[in-house]
Amino acid sequence: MTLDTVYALATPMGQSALAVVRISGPQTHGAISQLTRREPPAPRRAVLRRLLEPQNDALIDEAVVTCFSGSSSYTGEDSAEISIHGSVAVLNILAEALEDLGLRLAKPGEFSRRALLNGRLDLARAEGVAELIAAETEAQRKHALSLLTGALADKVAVWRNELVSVLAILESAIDFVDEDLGEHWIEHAGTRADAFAKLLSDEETQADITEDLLAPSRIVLVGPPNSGKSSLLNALAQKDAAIVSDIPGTTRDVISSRVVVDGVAIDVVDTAGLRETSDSIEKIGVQRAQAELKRADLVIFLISDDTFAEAAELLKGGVPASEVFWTKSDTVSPNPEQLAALAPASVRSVSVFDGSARKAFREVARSLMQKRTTAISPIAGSQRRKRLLSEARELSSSAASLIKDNRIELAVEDLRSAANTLEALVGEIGSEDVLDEVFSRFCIGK
Ligand SMILES: Nc1nc2c(ncn2[C@@H]2O[C@H](COP(=O)(O)OP(=O)(O)OP(=O)(O)O)[C@@H](O)[C@H]2O)c(=O)[nH]1
Ligand SMILES: [Mg+2]
Repeated sequence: MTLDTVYALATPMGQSALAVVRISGPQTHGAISQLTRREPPAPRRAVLRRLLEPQNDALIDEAVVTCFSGSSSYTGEDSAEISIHGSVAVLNILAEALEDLGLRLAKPGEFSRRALLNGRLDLARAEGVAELIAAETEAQRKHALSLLTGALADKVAVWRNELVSVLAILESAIDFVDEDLGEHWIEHAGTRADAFAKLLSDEETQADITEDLLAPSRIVLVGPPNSGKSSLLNALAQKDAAIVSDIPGTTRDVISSRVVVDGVAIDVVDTAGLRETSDSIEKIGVQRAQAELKRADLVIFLISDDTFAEAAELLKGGVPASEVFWTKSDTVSPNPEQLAALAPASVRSVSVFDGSARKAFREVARSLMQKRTTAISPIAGSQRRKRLLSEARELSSSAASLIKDNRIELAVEDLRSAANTLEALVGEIGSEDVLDEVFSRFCIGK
């Protein structure tokens, strides 16, 4: 039973056309009637009301108020949403008024935590809510939605059924253990337990691949000074993220910009032009560029006619160049000798002035993404889920070896623990630690 009634701003703080303040808990409807000096509106009906300060009758603002009863609210408690003008001053007065009425500010994720405690959400769906709010890309949105709509719960149900039927075979085989029939069934159960452990192990691999897909990949731009790295970054980011000039050695810091290709986030990283230099600041820049080469998922080496000699030196020195962009192609294209010197790298001629640079970048990014599979595992994105899956896999494979050794009772125990562990993936309740881990990722107001 939760007794506190809590409130929180559900929209970002600051100036905006509208802001939404959310209230949940037993005193919600009382607070609404005190604020409006009227009966609360019927549930799920948005009505315009004047909000008045509790101490005097001063007007706070006019607002659209919607009440929800515990039976049909997100949290499973009486709750309300107040849509008010998005003004910092108005929001501050409303917060003071709600505090005066005995409400307290909600903790991060507290609304969802209450929904979980009231059986409105399971843990996996709660995680989906947090991930959906945080999603910046199409891949992240799809992954969060699959959690939110119960993809993990469906998977766990299938896994659980398989474990239950292996358990049933083992338990009845125990009764016939001295007969041939028992041996045959035990062997069959052993094979299935083995296959099940393999299935969970495949899911772990899939989860790792999905995490790669969800995390932005890093494409690093390198090359000699003046080869057009910062110009390319700006063209891709569609803003002046980095200073561009015809003075070699302009960029010293590592500058990155998030670019989305086909719904997948990519961090494009501009670096200092690589060269020997006596300038101590530029030297640090070159070291940072070299460190970026090590972190890159893919490196694009930039080269232009006016920087060809320096670039050839760098390539001799072993700078990676699986992808080469010949820049400033609106002025000079590579000649056959230059192309021969760059072989076997595939060279794309690009210019930031005619859209070819963006097009070439998208092609390269797509080929990088194709190397990653598109199947999304609902396990990905949470240490908690990965830990439980790996525990269940270990228990299943230990059960399989125990069956081979004919230690059936111990195998049964392991399989039961595996089933419980898998159920905890979507668990309707969890220990306080687990709940803290899940809800620490939420923002206030959700
Ligand atoms: N014509 C033409 N000029 C370009 C193009 N891309 C870059 N430039 C010019 O090349 C010069 C160097 O460009 P930057 O983007 O600053 O080069 P950088 O590789 O970042 O140079 P550093 O930061 O010094 O390493 C500038 O004068 C740009 O305007 C292009 O596609 N076409
Ligand atoms: Mg630059």
